[in-house]
Parts: sequence; structure tokens; C-alpha cells
Amino acid sequence: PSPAAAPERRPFSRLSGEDLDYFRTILPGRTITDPDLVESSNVDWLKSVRGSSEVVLRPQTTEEVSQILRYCNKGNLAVNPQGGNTGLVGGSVPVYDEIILSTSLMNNILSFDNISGVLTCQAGCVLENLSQFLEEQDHIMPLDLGAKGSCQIGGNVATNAGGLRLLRYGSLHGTVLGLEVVLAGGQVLDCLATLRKDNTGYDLKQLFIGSEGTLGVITAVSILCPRKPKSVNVVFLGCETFEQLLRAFQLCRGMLGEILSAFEFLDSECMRLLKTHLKLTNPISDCPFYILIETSGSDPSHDEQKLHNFLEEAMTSLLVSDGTVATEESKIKALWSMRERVTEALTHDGFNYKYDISLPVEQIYHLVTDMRQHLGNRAKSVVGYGHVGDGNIHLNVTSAARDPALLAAIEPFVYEWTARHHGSISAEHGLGLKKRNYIHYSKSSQAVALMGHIKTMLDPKGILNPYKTLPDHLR
Ligand code: FAD
Ligand code: 2HG
Ligand code: ZN
Repeated sequence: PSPAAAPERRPFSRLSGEDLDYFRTILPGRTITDPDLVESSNVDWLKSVRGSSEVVLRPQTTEEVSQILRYCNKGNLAVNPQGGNTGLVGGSVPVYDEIILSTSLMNNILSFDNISGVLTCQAGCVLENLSQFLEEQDHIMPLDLGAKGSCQIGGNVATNAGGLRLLRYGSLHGTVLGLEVVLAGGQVLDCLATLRKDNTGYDLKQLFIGSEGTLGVITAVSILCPRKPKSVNVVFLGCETFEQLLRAFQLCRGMLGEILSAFEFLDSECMRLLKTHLKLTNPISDCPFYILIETSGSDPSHDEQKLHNFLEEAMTSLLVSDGTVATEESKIKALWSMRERVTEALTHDGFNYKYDISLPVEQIYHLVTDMRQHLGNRAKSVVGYGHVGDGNIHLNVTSAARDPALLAAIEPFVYEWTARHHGSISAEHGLGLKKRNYIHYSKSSQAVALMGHIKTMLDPKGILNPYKTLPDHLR
């Protein structure tokens, strides 16, 4: 079987009537067993993996999460923490009959400090709702991603989601100031600090950022939020070659400096899929590559002047061949959707094989051209897009239907290629079920072994999100 396939079910207990009775006592009306309702939590966003859980638990408080885990740990029942279920690596749904612990009802904002910009909220708050709340407070979330309407802050932290603003505001390892986490045995770990600086011992919260539900259930988050920029501009540009795109990036960093907030790209194959499947029209003339640049600053005329100077220089030095600028919100949104909706367009193209790779930025597009050459006409589409500013490319390959022979042609080719170029096989989506056995392409055996020790220490029975993140041999 492929290393991405599920390993055998481990000898966890099976859900009994007695277990359900207990859950119904602590979560009356929030212990969901209706098969139609449970079904949507058993299947991932991509509809690529499916579990067979019989129950979704919907706690509202940390204490309830603690009671659930204490009970499950004692009874050797496996648990799958779930947020918005938008994860892309098969980590968010059960593999077998794991109990689904959904954070969807843990959606209260706990506090917001207007002076420091620190927001504290429960883990189940939907990212877009947090953004809307902050907008009224003249602030923004430090992260943004295409799944904002469904993904939850707890899921974002659990995957260490990167997204569209990382270039400017950094990763969640920097912006998350505190976490509250319920450990496998039900103990509540209170690391919910709101301080910028705190060097008292090990920074334990960092362990849970990007741990994909395997070390604990995140129940609350405090996060540092920037002020809402007074002026935002977006430009959408076309380039003839990827080398020109890279030179435009270099120029942009120099000329836009502190106001640069995103440098994203898509190739002409992505544009074809946006047109074919979503009926979006290209706002500029057809080009092999497209760039989306966003600036965020505090002085509209200063920002516009800088952007104007950059565009003039990029045009006269022939780095870009066409472009359009947006300062008004609806046009900014329309341009952003050309980038944000590529993932959605791909789902309409067939079965998706996704690779989320980070590399030295000069290398990122070579992966796409090499993969195209390697696959010849075996794939339906081979596309590249992503976060140039972070050296992160999303290589996607589609086929009419699930195709094991195509998968065997892509993997391990893509991982070997990445390791050879000193890249990471998971830049921002995590390993989940699909990539767990490929971890060694990016991490040393000592590092993987230490991860195994940490897992055993925090979750001795292995009940938390089994079959995910760590390779099978560590079980
Ligand atoms: P889920 O999908 O429910 O869960 C993801 C993982 O986290 C699972 O392993 C789950 O067990 C665990 N988990 C969830 N909640 C908790 C919790 N409270 N405690 C412990 N573990 C938990 N990712 C990026 O990095 N950048 C992007 O730009 C980006 N864009 C996306 C665009 C689209 C259209 C889609 C569908 C996905 C995108 N993603 C992106 C993937 C990304 O990982 C998720 O969108 C998001 O971070 C997951 O949040 P969620 O609440 O949906 O978590
Ligand atoms: C994005 O940047 C997301 O749009 C999704 O991380 C990438 O679907 C993908 O491959
Ligand atoms: Zn991404």
C-alpha cells in the first residue's frame, strides 16, 4: 500500500451505549449521533478521505473538553479534534471510528485590549468572525486565508496556518501569545498569557502550534492583532517569465519596503481553471505568470506614491508586461479572489493531489516545470501558485478520478526533489494522515524520534488524533 494509506486500526475501545449515555449526561443535546449530521464531519473538505465515526461531541466549555478527554483516556477511546474541517492533509477527520470532538460551539470572544491589540477567544471562533469583530475595533487578524469563512482559530493554531499575510505579520509562532490546552488525560494546561515577552522557562505553547491535534486540544487562544491599516492597495500584474517575477519581487522589497503586505502568484494554468470552472475573468491580458501585490500602510498618498514609483520602474525595466491597480474595496476583493479561489477552482477539475512545498525562492517554480515534464500527459492539469514572499509553492496535480498509478508517479518523486533542493515537504498545511510517512524527507531521524518521545509523554495511550502527523513506525 502507499505510505499515505491508513495503517491498521489500533486496539482502541469501541464506542458503547454506556459511553453515549455518559456523553449525553455531560453534553445534553450536544452529543450528535444522527448519521446525516455525523457524515459531514467524517469527510474532509477535499472529499478525499473518510472516517466512520458514530458520534460528534460539541462541548461549549474547557471544563467539558476536560471531562470528555478524562473519560476517553480512561476508557481507551480515540478522539479526533475538529475545527472548521478545512484542513488539506486528511488530519481533520477520523480514520476509523474515533470520536469527533468539534470545537464549533466554543465560539466566544473572551477579551480584547485596545491598547495592546491582544485578542483572547475560545478556539472555535471562525476566523472571519474574528476579523469582523476586530474591524469594529480598528484592528485586523494577523492571518488571513481563503478558508476564512469556515476555519477556526483553534484549527489555524493546530496547523500553524500561514496564509496570505505571513510575509508582513509573521507566523503564529510569533503572534500567538498564549494558549489554553486540554491534555490527553483531561488536565487543563493554562498558558493563556497575553504578554509580548515572557522567558520564564520553556515556551510550552509553541509545542502545540502546528501539532495537528496530536498533543492536546486547544481550547483558547490569545493573539496579537495589528492595527487596521489606513490605506490598502492591491496590484495584479502579468509577467512573461518566472525569472522576471522574481526580479519584480526583489524590486518590490526594495521599493515598497515596510508597506509590502503580500506578494502572491499564480501561473497561467491556474488562470485557465479560474475561467473554466468559476467563470472568473482575467483582469489583465493573458500572461504566463500573474502576481498579486498588496500594500498596507498608514498614509494613503505616501503609499500610492511608493506604489506608483515601483510600477513605473517595473514597467520600464520590462519586468512586468501588464497590470491593474485597485484602491477601492470591491475591486481589491475581486483581485484577491483571483488568488484565493484557485483551490476552489481545482476541486472542479477532478481529483486533487496537493503538495505544499517551501524552497529557496529561486527554486520554487522549477518544481512545477520538472513535474510537468516528469508526468507528461498522465495528469489532467499541473499547476503552481502560492506565497512567493514566503518561498512557498502549492503544486497541484489533477486527474479525472482518483488514480493510484498517477500518485505513484508523483510520490516519492516530489519529496525526493524537495529534499534534494533542501526544501520542506510541508510548508504550512501540516502532515495529517496523507504526509505522515514522508516526514523524514524534511526532518532528521533524531528530530522525529524526539517528536515520538514528546507524543508518548503527553499522550501515553495515543488517543489524540491517532494515525496523524507522526510516521507509523513510531507507534
Ligand atoms: P480542521 O481542518 O478542522 O483541523 C485541522 C487540524 O487541526 C486537524 O489535525 C485537527 O485535528 C486539528 N485541530 C483543529 N482544531 C483543533 C483544536 N482546537 N485543538 C487541537 N487540534 C485541533 N492553510 C494555510 O496554511 N494557508 C492558507 O492560505 C490556506 N488556505 C486554505 C484555503 C482553502 C480554501 C482551504 C480549504 C484550506 C486552506 N488552508 C490553508 C488549510 C488550513 O490548514 C486550514 O484552512 C485551517 O488552518 C484549518 O482550520 P480548521 O479550523 O478548518 O481545522
Ligand atoms: C492557498 O495558499 C492555500 O491558497 C491552499 O494554502 C493551497 O490548495 C492548495 O494547494
Ligand atoms: Zn497557502
